[in-house]
Amino acid sequence: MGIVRQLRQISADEAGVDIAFRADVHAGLSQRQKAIPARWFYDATGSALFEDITALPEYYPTRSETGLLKRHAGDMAAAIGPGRAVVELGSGSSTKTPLLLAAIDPAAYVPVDISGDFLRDSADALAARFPGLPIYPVEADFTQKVALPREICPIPKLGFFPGSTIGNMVARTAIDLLRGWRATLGDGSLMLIGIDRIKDVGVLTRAYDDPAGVTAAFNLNLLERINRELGGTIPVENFAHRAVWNDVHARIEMHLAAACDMEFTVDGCRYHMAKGETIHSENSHKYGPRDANLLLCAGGWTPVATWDDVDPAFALILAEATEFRSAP
Ligand code: AVJ
Repeated sequence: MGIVRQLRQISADEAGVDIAFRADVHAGLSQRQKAIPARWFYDATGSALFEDITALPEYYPTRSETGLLKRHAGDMAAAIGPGRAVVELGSGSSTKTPLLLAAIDPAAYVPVDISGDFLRDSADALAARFPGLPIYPVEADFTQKVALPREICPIPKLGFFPGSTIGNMVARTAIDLLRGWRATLGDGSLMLIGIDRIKDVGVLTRAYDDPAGVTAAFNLNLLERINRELGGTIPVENFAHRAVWNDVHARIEMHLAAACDMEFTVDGCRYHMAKGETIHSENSHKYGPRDANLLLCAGGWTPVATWDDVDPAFALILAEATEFRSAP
């Protein structure tokens, strides 16, 4: 079967610049606490840098999750069953996907990713590895409404949302996303979701501020990307990477901190930053077991099984889109 067809659901202007990127950058730089959504990290350079992060000794989530998929593939397959269309949210380079696909005997695979080039490359690799499997890559922002390919409509779905990417969203956005995907995937669907647990602050902080500086390069690439794609004049060398634990919100925050007062333009619009001021570029929320279950339930997904790695703690949770039956 291989790749049936690639769909594109991104809107760009005449110059090919992503309209949503431009709007988010201007809105974000105009706020009192400057902030740019983390999804804009993932241009080709950023996606490659993230791959490097996943190989760092300090960055445990990828290894933990991959280990869970390897160790518990049989149990997961038994709980999920064969014949599902696997819809992967933010597939990236899809390194964990072959483990899941090999275990569960799926009917189709639908990788959804915002980075078109990465999507094509990883879909090609998977098509070679699973020659009988129909693949429908969708180039789209999975935080927006995504139209699934017609062909998979009648097939029961498994949402696959690994990497603890849900942690990038604040609770209300995460719940909106879970509810949206509950509606898109439909009654009777399942969701396998990666959740990073709350743990020792030192372990967490080192995972987001590695001594080799790869995470710093990943964070700073956001500014380079603004300069490249939006004609920005940001003096990137005057920014420093910061990763801090916010205990109230149980999250690691990444910031880009200004080392001096500065002025720059983006698209010809002038911005000022004072020394010490930051651009908040990412949240990475961590969840205890009950926090995670509550989040999923609030989003319309009932947890049915949890596979936990204990040190460093990370979980894969299988949840079901059951019809709402409980007492009000
Ligand atoms: C891909 C969103 C799961 O939050 O851990 C890694 C991204 N940022 N290092 C995370 C990330 C800095 C990552 N996710």
